[in-house]
Amino acid sequence: FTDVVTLGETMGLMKAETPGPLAQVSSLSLGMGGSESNFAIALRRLGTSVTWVGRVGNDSLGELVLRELAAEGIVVDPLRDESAPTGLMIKERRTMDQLKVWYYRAGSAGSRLSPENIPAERIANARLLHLTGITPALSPEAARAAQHALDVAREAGVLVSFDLNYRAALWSADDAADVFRNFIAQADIVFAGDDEAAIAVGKSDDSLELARRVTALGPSQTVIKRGAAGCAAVIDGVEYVQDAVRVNAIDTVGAGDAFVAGYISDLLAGASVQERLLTAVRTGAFACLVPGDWEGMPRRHELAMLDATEPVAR
Ligand code: KDG
Repeated sequence: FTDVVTLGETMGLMKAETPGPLAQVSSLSLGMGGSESNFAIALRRLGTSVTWVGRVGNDSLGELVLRELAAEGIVVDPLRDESAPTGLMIKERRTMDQLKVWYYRAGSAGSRLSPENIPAERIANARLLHLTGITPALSPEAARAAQHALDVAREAGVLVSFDLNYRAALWSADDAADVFRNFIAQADIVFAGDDEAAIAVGKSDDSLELARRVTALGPSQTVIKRGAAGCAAVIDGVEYVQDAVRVNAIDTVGAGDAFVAGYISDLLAGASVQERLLTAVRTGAFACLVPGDWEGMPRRHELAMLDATEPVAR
């Protein structure tokens, strides 16, 4: 058993190495990515044990996903789908600093995750279950799978964290709103960007106000992720604001997952709220420094590198 269980879809990921429209880019590099597995990798590198649950196709991309996760020390329940392919996403670098993500995932193996795939015993023996708002957007069946995992966790008294992770390409904000409120109400810890929180609780220019409104739905810990502006949180009734670490971001995809992993790893290690938020922004900053969704996730001893004044350590 592991401290954390997470579930979701991980896809093959092709990214353009050079800027320009995809139609003009002749080479792409191949890797993989998925919000929950990005989170799992960051968590594991920070020292927390984690299981990832998801379906992949019986194809080479599925093999790539399972191999990378195993190589990172993540416990994987391999669910190979014989009749659907592993999903795929392509990252177009339209300009040096503008990324566009294209999904090829409708009907994919990952989107067919079902309640029968949920490892109840593993969840019941974990300390925390982590879900994102991507899974319920994938298919009605995946939504039921996420809800089933949540039921198992709550029944067993396992903490539940939920990251809204709104993906406009998968569903409308109107469709997402009720689902978000429903999951928020059943979670202990909620993460959202300002715009994502607004989908669930209405717009506000004040992140702390958004955190208060989310908290009013039930969770005892709400963290609003604000990218380069840091974060705002309401934790056990106390309000916090934390600045981000300044970095020259190369690729911000995966930074939110990294942030969440930093917070959760420290929470489970018994760290104070200030420490959790600091680790969260540092882990998020690291993810921005490398062109990949998860490759730049830091190990715990590397976190202090962001404070280093010398460019070379010997
Ligand atoms: O949070 C990063 C993820 O968005 C990315 O790795 C791919 O899971 C993904 C998605 O659905 O966008």
